[in-house]
Amino acid sequence: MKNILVVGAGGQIGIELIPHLQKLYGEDHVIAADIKDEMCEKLKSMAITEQFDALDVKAYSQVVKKYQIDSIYNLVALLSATGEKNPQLAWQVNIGALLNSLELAKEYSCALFTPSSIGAFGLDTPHQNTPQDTIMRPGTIYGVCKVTGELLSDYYYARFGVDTRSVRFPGIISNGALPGGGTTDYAVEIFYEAIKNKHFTCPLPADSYLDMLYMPDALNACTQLMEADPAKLKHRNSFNVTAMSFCPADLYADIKKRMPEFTMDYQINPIMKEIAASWPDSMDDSCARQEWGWNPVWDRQMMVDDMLRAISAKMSAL
Ligand code: AKB
Repeated sequence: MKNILVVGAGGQIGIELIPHLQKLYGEDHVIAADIKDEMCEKLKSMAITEQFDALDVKAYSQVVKKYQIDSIYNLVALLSATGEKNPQLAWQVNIGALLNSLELAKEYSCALFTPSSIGAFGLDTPHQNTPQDTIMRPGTIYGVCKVTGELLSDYYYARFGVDTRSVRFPGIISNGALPGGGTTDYAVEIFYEAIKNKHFTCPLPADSYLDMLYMPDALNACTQLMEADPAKLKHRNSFNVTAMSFCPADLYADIKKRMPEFTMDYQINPIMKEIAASWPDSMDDSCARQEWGWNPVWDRQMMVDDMLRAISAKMSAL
């Protein structure tokens, strides 16, 4: 059985990826790591946990050695909106963690998954049915880090044979841990606010279309790609993946249909508006479908029903 290390495990994806990996590989084979005390406290109740800074290569390598790690999921990242508040820090953290992950993957022969994002695209990219291989000139530091990450990961594969793989995640909708600092976060926050306050103030324009995925599909994307037959991968870093494309007005209408008392107004965040306008409206994910069988299950209506059910249950248990 493979030993898996998830770095940055306390975030929105990590907190759900840990139990998903445990089901596939067994609890003794999944190690959760994060830098923050409160994240590690939470993770300790779920999994074998190690606390270290992914920018500290010595501490990172000790954990890789200690557990004889075969695969690393590097989820360390400052997201798009936070990145614009401190671009230097975003570069240091996002690229620092990636470089250490690549070097350790090379030294200890690990496979490495590092998510890329729709943030890797920019204003010059075709926005409708965005192709797998296209113009990538992002306008955010987050996007610059993602394009750099894709290039570095392909370089380590071509030059050193490191088994690097990646997907370009769109917005991920989930009800485990809240996202933080992203442009697509509204699509999660709206559900909590609908249930708590029956009202949401949206930071993006009503017609701002973006690709989205529901978390169960996002988790399958990670593990399906990492288990895919390498001979079939023409691309590696990184694959377009999507399951739905909608705008705030669509999501409002969906929730309103189920909760007629729900209201929404807009207080546009100009930075988020600009970022969202530079990203695809909808992506073409046919390469992921052809090369490793990507086939998302959750559509928008199923996702809305499940989010309202799960968050209502969570709130009433408080
Ligand atoms: C963000 O909005 O920054 C992220 C992403 C799409 O990569 N959720």
